[in-house]
Amino acid sequence: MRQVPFGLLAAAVTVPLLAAPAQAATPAVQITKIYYDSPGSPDTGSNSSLNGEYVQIRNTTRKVVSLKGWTMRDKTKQAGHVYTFGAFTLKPGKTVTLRTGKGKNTSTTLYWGRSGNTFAYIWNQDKDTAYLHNAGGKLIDSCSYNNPKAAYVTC
Ligand SMILES: [Ca+2]
Repeated sequence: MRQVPFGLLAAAVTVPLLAAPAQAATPAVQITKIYYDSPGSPDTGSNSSLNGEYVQIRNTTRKVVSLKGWTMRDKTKQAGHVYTFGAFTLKPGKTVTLRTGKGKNTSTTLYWGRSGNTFAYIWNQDKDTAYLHNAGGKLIDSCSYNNPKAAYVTC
């Protein structure tokens, strides 16, 4: 019986790994961070605590992107857990922060407008997924986390 040299076996195993498909292209607008455990414990549901929770998205292109009609949502199907962007343009390379509570929108920070109590938070403390869709309903980017020990995730 012929012995197959170990080196040949190793090569045979390695080849399929090298042939793995290339990574998907970076989305033009990317979810870059979700701060899901608002500072302080227990979480009080106050407006400042709700605003301590946020998601950030960044325009990775060299063009201005209009976010009008785009949506941000979590994994639930609740209507209140869908944020629809109003007229807002994200300049090239810029990041916008979407905070959960109420506030006055600026060129860098938008507010979901949630209030009430501890149920007003959007992002779960342990695991969740953020989905960003454009005005046509196409999924642009998503970001999942599953880490109750951390306060935020970078995507
Ligand atoms: Ca907290």
